[in-house]
Amino acid sequence: MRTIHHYIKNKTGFVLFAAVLFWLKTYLSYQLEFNLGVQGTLQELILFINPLSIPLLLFSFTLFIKGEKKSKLTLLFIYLLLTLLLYSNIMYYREFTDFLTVGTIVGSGNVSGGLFASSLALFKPQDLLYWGDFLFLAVYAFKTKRSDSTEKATKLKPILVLTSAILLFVGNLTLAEIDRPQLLTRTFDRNYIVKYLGINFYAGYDSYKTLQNNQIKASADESDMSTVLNYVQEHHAQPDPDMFGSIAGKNLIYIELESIQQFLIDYQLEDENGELQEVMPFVNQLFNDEATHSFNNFFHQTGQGKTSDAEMLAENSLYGLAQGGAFSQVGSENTFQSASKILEAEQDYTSAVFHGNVGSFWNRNDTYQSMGVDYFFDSGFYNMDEGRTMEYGLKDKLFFQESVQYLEQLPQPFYTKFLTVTHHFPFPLDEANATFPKADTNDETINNFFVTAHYMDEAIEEFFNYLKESGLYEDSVFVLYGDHYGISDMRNPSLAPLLDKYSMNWDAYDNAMMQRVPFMIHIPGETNGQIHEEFASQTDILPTVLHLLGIETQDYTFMGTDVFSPEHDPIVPLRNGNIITPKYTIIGQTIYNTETGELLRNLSGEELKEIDDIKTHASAELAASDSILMKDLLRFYTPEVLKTAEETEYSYINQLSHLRNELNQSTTLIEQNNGQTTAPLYETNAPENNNEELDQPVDLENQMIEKIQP
Ligand code: GP9
Ligand code: MN
Repeated sequence: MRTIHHYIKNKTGFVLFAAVLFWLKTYLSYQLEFNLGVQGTLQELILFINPLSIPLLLFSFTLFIKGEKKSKLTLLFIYLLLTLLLYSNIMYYREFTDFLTVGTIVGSGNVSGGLFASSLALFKPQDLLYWGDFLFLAVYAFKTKRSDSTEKATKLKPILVLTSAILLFVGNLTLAEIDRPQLLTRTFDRNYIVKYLGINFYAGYDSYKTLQNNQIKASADESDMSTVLNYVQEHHAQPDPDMFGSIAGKNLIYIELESIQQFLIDYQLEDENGELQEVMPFVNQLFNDEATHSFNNFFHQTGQGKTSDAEMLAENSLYGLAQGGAFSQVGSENTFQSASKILEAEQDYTSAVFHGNVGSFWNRNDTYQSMGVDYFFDSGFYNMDEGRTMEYGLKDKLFFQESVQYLEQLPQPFYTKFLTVTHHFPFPLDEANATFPKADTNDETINNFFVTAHYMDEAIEEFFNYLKESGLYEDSVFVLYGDHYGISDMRNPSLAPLLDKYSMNWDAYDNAMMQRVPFMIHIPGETNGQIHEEFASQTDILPTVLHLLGIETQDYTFMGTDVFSPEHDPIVPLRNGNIITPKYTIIGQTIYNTETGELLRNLSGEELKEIDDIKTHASAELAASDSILMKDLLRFYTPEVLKTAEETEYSYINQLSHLRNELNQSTTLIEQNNGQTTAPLYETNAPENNNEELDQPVDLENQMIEKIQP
């Protein structure tokens, strides 16, 4: 004890002691307060070391301050601020299961106000621990005698401590990058940044990002919006009068098909006996059905925001950003004119998203609120017991099955979106669910790819069976689309033989063609459905669907055009700047013939001019979209219909009780079924349901209480 005392008595010792104290306190809070989803030894190690470097770095600056008293006081002040930051996050997390952002602190006073009011209810005895150390440190600092005499005033020690803090951080960052590449460029989730780089780094990073975004926003004004409006109005495509309004009043059920690419449609894989097996028989049937308008030259346009970019595209007809996830970067603050808002304002639709992963992933919780999504059923609404989930959430069969208890409570007409997740890189699946043969290549990811795709196909079939049984099917229209590629460019050469191509000849053109994803609009009762060969892409989903519902779109700032319109624009700009048209595939300076894949070398002046025009058009579109998102331009422009829409505050915390209030006076499926749940109509062959331990029905009542009082 005496030796410890001896060490901490001097300035350097005191700094180290404070850093260790804060480190342990933060680590304790990670264990007690936050659910960070740590998996495996490497993540455990990263979590353990991540709270040390930033406090050590900050405290080390106090070593450069002359005078022990001043130096210790400064340290105590920093310590207090960090404690305040940690404790506010703890309190906020207890209420919202999320971390504070600068936006939530500054932007919405009612969050901090509400939190302050409910802080007594959120208080726990262990909270004394989060403050006790500060008191101890403060008392200790001034009880001990001055020690200047024992420590030589040298610059070496401070520099040494500072350098170690920096090295420690670099080590931490390297380990994080190994386990989760592109962590900072893609910014998946606040949870991830805390898990990998610590709560202090997260706070700094969030402040920096907010500052950067605010600067761009501050420089914007209404004239920026006029430039965008000019582009959009010139680009607008009138609806086809025969199709306009043809599905008016129907429920919309979107299913985002995780990592499903067009080549999987009608694909048959040779099993080990040489027999051909259809990977997705149900989806294929839908694709080829006369009730479905399907597209086989439809491309995804996502960037680093992957699934969430696909959502941005489908929900707003806007691209994700050139770097990182748009949901994470601008989802919390921006103004959107999204499908949910438009459908509600124009035709009184209720909107809901279903997704068996945590609501914080891709910042969905916040972004959906900004986009006016009425209900969001995230993993908190599902039974997520061990064995029922994979890395990105609840397995699809269980996900759809459990979703119907909420779906049947939604007032109709509704606009719903189901985000599947099991067919996600690297496509692992437990043995009981892996009922499809693996492919036989030297790449395990590719081999498994078909197994999870087949699983998803069965899950969707089970969902459709239920919809038919319950009667919802006839009243609904289904929009299915692949979100993005599942097999990356790097792996494509290994996939080539399965597509009857040569790995050796695989080139950039082939990679571009692999960005095709399925898109289908399934309309029960329709008999004119066909496979359309028009070139189209994810920006086109929203204008197309709105026109089918009978909603005019010329006042909305959409980047895409209605696929059924005679004026539909077939130029497909990809997020990475490549462009695909029915004639040319433009990859940087290299031009291919889209039909044949031939590299075009000696282009005529006329062709060059044509290509130049395509490039100008594509970059104008990307620039318009980027400027809407980065500068938050929609705050300067509100179409007439949205002006009348009432301001709604969204929260997904008490949504079950809210749904119950709507239940009696509305057009829910339950009500149509004489107040009886339709959930027992759901049939699934999910093996998890035969495991009694796992087969716990979700206790809605309790779950609701849990949600309200975490
Ligand atoms: C997770 C799911 C998967 O919630 O969206 O994300 P992805 O990696 O495809 O963007
Ligand atoms: Mn995805």
